[in-house]
Amino acid sequence: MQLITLPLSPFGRKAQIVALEKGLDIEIVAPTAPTALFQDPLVVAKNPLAKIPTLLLGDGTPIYDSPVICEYLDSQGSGPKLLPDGGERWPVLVRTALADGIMDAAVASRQESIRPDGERSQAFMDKQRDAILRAVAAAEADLPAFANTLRLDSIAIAVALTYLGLRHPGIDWRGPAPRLAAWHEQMERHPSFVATRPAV
Ligand SMILES: N[C@@H](CCC(=O)N[C@@H](CS)C(=O)NCC(=O)O)C(=O)O
Repeated sequence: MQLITLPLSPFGRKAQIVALEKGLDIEIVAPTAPTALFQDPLVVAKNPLAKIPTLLLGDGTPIYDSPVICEYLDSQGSGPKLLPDGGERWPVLVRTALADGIMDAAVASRQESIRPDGERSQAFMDKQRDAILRAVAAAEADLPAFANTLRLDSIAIAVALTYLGLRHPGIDWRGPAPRLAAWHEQMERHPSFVATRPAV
């Protein structure tokens, strides 16, 4: 299997961590046009949305987007299920969606921030920041529900917080969420997190 991704993509890192936790050997493939994925022939051929991560199975079949990739990897690998069955499944999925939403808002705001002078919308970036801070507050309040088990929700939340620190150092999420911040530091010491930590 190949995963088309870039080290700084939080969605891609989430999938890489899931693969490591499931003992799966995946080859990481970097896009040839990292700043314009829609111009990358492989990405466009495999994913009409021209987004990363995109997983390619052995026969070239593409799997996207990252929630689907993670569920697929979870179904293939060994070890405990990262997305549990039964009644626990839905809260894990909702918390994972919360984390993915933080990533979406952080990526969108980052893209807006690097637009040329005069084209940036401060109102758009403020809206994304407010969504991020509301989501962080929800995760802080819900911490006991996910803190002690390595599953898709805890992986995604930790990855989202790391991306925030890398791309939005000006957003103080730690101040209002001190317990989440302490938990996040522990999570980043986990071997699969250390192995995938992006360098800026
Ligand atoms: N919902 C998608 C989001 C993926 C995503 O937004 N990836 C970004 C990179 S981190 C991307 O490919 N952006 C390219 C673009 O939007 O043109 C997922 O979970 O995989």
